[in-house]
Amino acid sequence: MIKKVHHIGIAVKNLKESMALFERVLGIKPAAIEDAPCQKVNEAIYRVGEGVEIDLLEPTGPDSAVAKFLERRGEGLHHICFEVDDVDAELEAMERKGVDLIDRKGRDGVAGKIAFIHPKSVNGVLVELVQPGSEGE
Ligand code: CMX
Repeated sequence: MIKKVHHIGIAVKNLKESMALFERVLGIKPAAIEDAPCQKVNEAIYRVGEGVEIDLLEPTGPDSAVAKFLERRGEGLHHICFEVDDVDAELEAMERKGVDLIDRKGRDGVAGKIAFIHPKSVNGVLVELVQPGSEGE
């Protein structure tokens, strides 16, 4: 079951420049800056209000999914991540409904066990599921 929005990912070309922009325009600073080699991105993580994060995502190389996204679509909303109790159970239930899954099983991510659902199954929005505190196999 989906419990809440965990984070919203925004693709940016240059993390430093975008952090300066977010501070100038919105007056917010990141709570953390992290490398996520498993996703080939550097992230600036903002905690705004209760619980929901906004992650700015800068690709670390041309083979990053975010680099491909920037090339094709430019900067902007990249994905919405929902927190769930059990990633694998959600994937099984979605597969039964004919949803186009990018991952058939949860895998390791920065925040826990993660999986992606293809944007063509969700009105053009890339959806990530996360099960915090749990690691993928
Ligand atoms: N949101 C919406 N649509 C997207 C998208 C996104 N983030 N990324 C790609 N697309 C669209 C493309 O625009 C394209 O649409 P059209 O065919 O209508 O033009 C289609 O999906 C295929 O795009 P592509 O460039 O050929 O890309 P691929 O099929 O190679 O890959 C995707 C697309 C979503 C399967 C791939 O990006 C992926 O596996 N993403 C999951 C992993 C990821 O994005 N990690 C990033 C960091 C996450 C984090 O740190 O939390």
